[in-house]
Amino acid sequence: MPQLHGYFRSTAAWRVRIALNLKGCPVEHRSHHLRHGGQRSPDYLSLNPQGLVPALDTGDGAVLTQSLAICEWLDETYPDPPLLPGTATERARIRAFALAIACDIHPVQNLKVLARLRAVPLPEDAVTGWACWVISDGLAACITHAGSGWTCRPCPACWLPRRPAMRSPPLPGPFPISRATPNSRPHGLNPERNNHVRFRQHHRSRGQEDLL
Ligand SMILES: N[C@@H](CCC(=O)N[C@@H](CS)C(=O)NCC(=O)O)C(=O)O
Repeated sequence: MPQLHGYFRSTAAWRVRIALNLKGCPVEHRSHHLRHGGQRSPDYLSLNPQGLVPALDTGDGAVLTQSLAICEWLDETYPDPPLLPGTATERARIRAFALAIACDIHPVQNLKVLARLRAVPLPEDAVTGWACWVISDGLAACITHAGSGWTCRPCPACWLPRRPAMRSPPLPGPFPISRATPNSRPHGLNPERNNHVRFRQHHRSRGQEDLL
């Protein structure tokens, strides 16, 4: 059976959990506590030299990294239901939306990126303020895209986990997801998709609050 190496609060791993669940693909979960440095253990680095989660051991000798590459592999390996429906134009927009979050917004919140800023040293409010600005600016563009009629059906897999408020102050601006509290229900651009039972099942790994 495939093994997903992740951490319940990792938004990148969360994307993959959502995709796995939408595909109905059984998987074993292996948790690496990011705050305790589990992602930098020699064992984990032998799976992903980047020291980032997620990594998917496919169970047949391959280890895949990078959440969107893993989602694409899942889509090719388990085509039904497809993650990217619609026309080529719609699919390109969905990819652009996902990449805006995964490549342009997300990276600044990585522990190792923030640790480098703190080591400069920069004061905590400068670090947090900069990260919040990158997130707010990026999410505002995503909301504008969504409001202009882009088809975003599978995008909640990237959008929903983008909730820095789970451990940082609420962002300024109209970002209901980022204001969510740990106990709130998932909601996002497409309530129908987000209420999909398979989507909700991987909202958060309940019972792991002690890892916060
Ligand atoms: N581009 C990567 C990003 C992965 C990533 O940033 N993972 C974070 C958790 S969401 C991580 O492992 N951080 C650990 C660290 O910064 O030390 C992907 O999409 O898989």
